[in-house]
Formats: sequence, structure tokens, C-alpha cells
Amino acid sequence: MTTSFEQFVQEMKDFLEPDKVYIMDGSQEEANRLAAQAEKEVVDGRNVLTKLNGAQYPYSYWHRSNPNDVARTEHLTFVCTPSEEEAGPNNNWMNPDEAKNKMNSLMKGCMKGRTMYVIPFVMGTPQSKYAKNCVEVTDSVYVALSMRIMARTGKQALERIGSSSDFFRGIHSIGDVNPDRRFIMHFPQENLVMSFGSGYGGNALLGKKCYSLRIASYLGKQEGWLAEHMIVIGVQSPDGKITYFVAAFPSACGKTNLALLEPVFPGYKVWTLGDDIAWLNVGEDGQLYAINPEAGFFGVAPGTGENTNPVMMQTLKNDKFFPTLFTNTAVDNANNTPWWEGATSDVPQDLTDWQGQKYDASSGKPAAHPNSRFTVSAYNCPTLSPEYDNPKGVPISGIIFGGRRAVTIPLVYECKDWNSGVFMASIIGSETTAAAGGTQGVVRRDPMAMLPFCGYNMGQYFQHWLDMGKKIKKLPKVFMVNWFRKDENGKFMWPGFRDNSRIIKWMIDRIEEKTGAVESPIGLLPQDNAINLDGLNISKETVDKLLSVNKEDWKKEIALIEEFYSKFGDEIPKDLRAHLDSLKEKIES
Ligand code: GTP
Ligand code: SPV
Ligand code: MN
Repeated sequence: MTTSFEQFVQEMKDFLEPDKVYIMDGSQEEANRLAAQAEKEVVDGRNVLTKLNGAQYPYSYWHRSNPNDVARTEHLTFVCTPSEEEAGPNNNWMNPDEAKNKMNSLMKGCMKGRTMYVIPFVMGTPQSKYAKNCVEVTDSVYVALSMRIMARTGKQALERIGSSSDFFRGIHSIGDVNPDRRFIMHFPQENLVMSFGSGYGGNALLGKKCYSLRIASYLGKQEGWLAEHMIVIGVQSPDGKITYFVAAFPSACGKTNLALLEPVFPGYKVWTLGDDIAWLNVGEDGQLYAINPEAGFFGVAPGTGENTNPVMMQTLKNDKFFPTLFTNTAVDNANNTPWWEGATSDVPQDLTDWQGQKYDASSGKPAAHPNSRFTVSAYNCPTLSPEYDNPKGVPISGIIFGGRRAVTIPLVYECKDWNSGVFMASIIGSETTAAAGGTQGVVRRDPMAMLPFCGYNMGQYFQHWLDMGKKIKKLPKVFMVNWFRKDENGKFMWPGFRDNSRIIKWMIDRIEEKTGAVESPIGLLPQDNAINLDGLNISKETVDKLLSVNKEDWKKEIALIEEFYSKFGDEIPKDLRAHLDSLKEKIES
């Protein structure tokens, strides 16, 4: 694209035909004004925002979306590369011309009677050479306000864009919220996304999954870096040393909770840098560095409470940057505060459910939607790392991959080297969750937790991971985790949440070569008593079960991996096939 910011705005005005155009400046005054306006505005039959109790949750608002629009819709998400092979079997593909025609006919004049919000934004701290310039146009004031929390918007972005034509373009309209007319189309070659018919986070806040993962992963392949579905944390040990990790788990599998972890050990502290997306670059010193391109958290509400995630509860009650939005939660009418399952141990008497109805606890249904979310600024997080805005990012010593698995996968193991780490990450399976539409609880392969987010052929993506390893001087250690293994009665065997700090501590001990490890067919397991379980009521038998590698289970797993790999044919790197053969041999011996 060769058009400047001004030309792009004019083009969009001519194409979408809004009544009004509003260019966001990113100021606090603007946020207050737009929030007040959204309280009065009715879209799709509902008030866009409802004010909540500011004394308990400062500057907080409740948003309800259409019940047909509560999660990402992967079957309506397309990567439109010139050839189908380029998008790969991991993506839905449409020919770019066909996709453009489809979107043009849906979107021509679609903003008549509406305001077009123009959101200039930067993904990454504007001082960083790794940051990227973007512009989204949308007719949803909810999207505009959300983007203001999730990215660096307004003046700072306009200044960085200047007269350049090199910026991502996102074109969004909530349309008529009809799933039959809902599409999220990515054009990686044009640095462009067109999205119609949904107001939901990952479908509509185009800086998030659409740009910072799908388009950015494509750019990363061209430019020699990685865009990943990862959190970034610094773990401080009692001696003051900080060890930086990135961690990738599929949607709704524990990233945000790990990112704001309060360790159970005195003297340890987690510094938060990111809860969903990381961009990984090799720095001038040859080390791997991570930045978080985002500026806020779009987190899963259910399960977030004082016991599980006290730091997030504090974050939601801070008022440095506002507003904070609650989407599809319930409301406790006694005090007009947001509520969700797990927010408090008992269910309040008088709740309005996520659809705006009086809640009937005997219905057996949850009051908050399982994928209800909060949108809150990272600057409200009390554990935000002082390095958060460091333009260089932070140097990574450990990479953690995981999934949600009731069986087969141990609580933790370490991969022998970078390439085995890439292999193990490429074969991750995880049970599907409420973060995306469709059936839940079905195991599917989700390599690097990137299956729904890799903007090109995943076979080539695996090769890119292997190539990155060759460029990094001091390779991070790679670990695999599973917080979700269950016993015969279907109960989680591992307490999870804050107790996950016990596993992180073991990883630091491994990085610092303070503890040995035990060989297994899949990688290195903790030695007996190497995981500190002080103060935890868990039997040795359960720990052994959590760490067990069952060959019969792994035989079934290998069959699923082979089926997944076969979809990619020759695109699967030879090195990964060799790793699979060797794993098979060890499991069958
Ligand atoms: P996305 O924002 O969709 O990418 O999700 P996420 O990976 O950030 O997941 P999040 O931390 O929000 O957790 C998702 C769900 O898993 C929530 O309901 C949590 O309560 C639950 N959860 C998180 N960590 C653990 C854990 O260690 N053990 C158990 N049993 N549940 C967990
Ligand atoms: C996810 O689904 O992984 C999320 C929420 O983080 S969304 O932004 O909708 O993708
Ligand atoms: Mn996510």
C-alpha cells in the first residue's frame, strides 16, 4: 500500500460512507467522553456500556454482546494468500480477489448513519525498533474504547506514522451481527485485515490476534523474528536475580493466571510483562529478547478470584488508567459490581446474568458466560515489570509450552535441546475451550498454542523455529507443562494457579544447573524431591502419577501426531520427522 494516513482515512470514508469520522487522540478526556456516550448509545438492541460501582471497581463498565457473538469464530476466519499452500492446512483459505469482492460487497456503505472511529495505534512501546504502526477503522465505540486499553493509541501513534505509508490497516464493522454475514479476512501480503459482523475481542480488536499474531507471524518469517501466543514474565528469586520466561498455552489454558502469579515461596516474585502475545527477536548480543506488543489484558473472567489470582483482582480495582470493561459477566445487583463464577466462593442472591436476565441459580447454567472477559490496562497491574517499556525487551532464559490434557502429558518435563523443544511444541495437543466457538473439551493438535493464529503454512513455521535456533547464541531451555492432568475420578491432580510457582522454581534450578534430571522417552523429568512441595497437601503417589510417562498412552498420542503431520506432507521439516521416528522407537521399545 502506498497511501498515507490521511489518504487511507479518505478512502475509508468513501468506501464505508459513515455519517461522522472521529480520529482518536488517545487522551483521558476522550476516554471519558466516549464512555459517557456509549452509556447512551444502543447497538444491536442493547446499551453499549452500563456503569458499574466505581467505589469498588473504579471507572468500570459492563458490556453485553449478542449471544451469537461471544468468542472467536475460527471457521469464519480466513488467510487470503495468493496460493492455498502458503496459508497451509492450518488455515481456512480464500483466494484474495474472491475475499476482497466478498468483503467489498458486505462493507460498501455499511457505516451509513454511524460514526467511523479511526484508531491510530502502535503495537509495542513506541520507542522500540521492534514496534509496529497500525490503523484500525471501526464503527463500534466498544471496540474503540477497548483498543485504547489494549494498544498505544492516538497522538503517539500518529506521530510515529507521520507521512509514511508503511502501517497495518484494519477495517472493521460490527455490521448486523449476523453469523451468516461474519468474516475475518487476513491479507498478509497487503498488511491488511477486513472484519465484518462481529464485535468480539479477537474478531474485532484487530491489533490483537489478527495483526499481532496472524499478520505478524507472516512478517516475522520474512524479517527473521517470531510472533507468539505467549506471556512474558520475570521471576525474581530471593537473591534478587530475575530470570525471564515466555510461556505459550492455548486459549483459556492459564496464560493470564501465570503472568500475574503470586509465588507461594517467600522471597520469590513474578514481574508481569505480558499475558497473551510476545514478539521474539534476536538482540545484538545474540540473545533472544521478548517484547509484549500489547498494553492491556483481555482476560477470562470465570475462575479469577482472591484465591486463584489475587494480583488480577487488585489490577481490576486500580485506577491509574481507565476505563476497565467487563464483557458478558453477570452483575451483582446488591452493589452493582461485576460477578462471575469463581469471583467469590458463594453465589450472590440477586444477580443479573450475562444476557441481562434475572439469574436463576437452579437453572444449572452459569451466570457469567464461560468466555466472559475483562479488558484492563497493563499499567493497572501492581506487578508490572519496571522493564515493561524497555524498547529492547527482556532476555529470555526459559520457554514454556503447555496444553490442557486430562491424560498422557506429565506435569512438567524439559526438552534436551532447542530442536527437541521445537519438536515437542509442534506436537502439543489440547482440549478445546470456550474461547472459540464450536465443541469444547475435544483434544486437537495445537502446536506452540498457535494453531488458530499462525498466518502461514505451519510446516514452514516449524522450519522458521528451527532456523531461529541457529541464530541464538545462548539458547533458552525449553520446558513442557500440563497443569490439567486428572485422576480416575476426573479431579485435577495438581492444585495449579499459585502452586505453579513450584514448577517455575524447578525450572530456574535447572537453568542455573542446581539440580539434575531423570531421562525418560520424552525428555528430562524432575528427580525425586526436586520440586519443592513444602506446605502442600499432596501424596507422593499423586506426584508420581503427575510425572508418569505411560507408553500405552503415548502410543495413542503418536498416532494422533502422525495424522496431524501427514496433513502437511513435505512441509514438515526432516529434523522434526526424525524426532518423531526416534520418539516412536523409544515408546515402542
Ligand atoms: P486466553 O486469554 O484465552 O488466551 O486464555 P489464557 O491462556 O490467558 O487463560 P487464563 O489464565 O485466563 O485461564 C483460563 C481458565 O483456566 C480460567 O478459568 C482459569 O481459572 C483456569 N486456570 C488457569 N490456570 C489454572 C491452573 O493452574 N489450574 C487449573 N485447574 N485451572 C487454571
Ligand atoms: C484467545 O482466545 O486466545 C484470547 C482472546 O486471548 S481473543 O483476543 O479473543 O483471541
Ligand atoms: Mn489468547
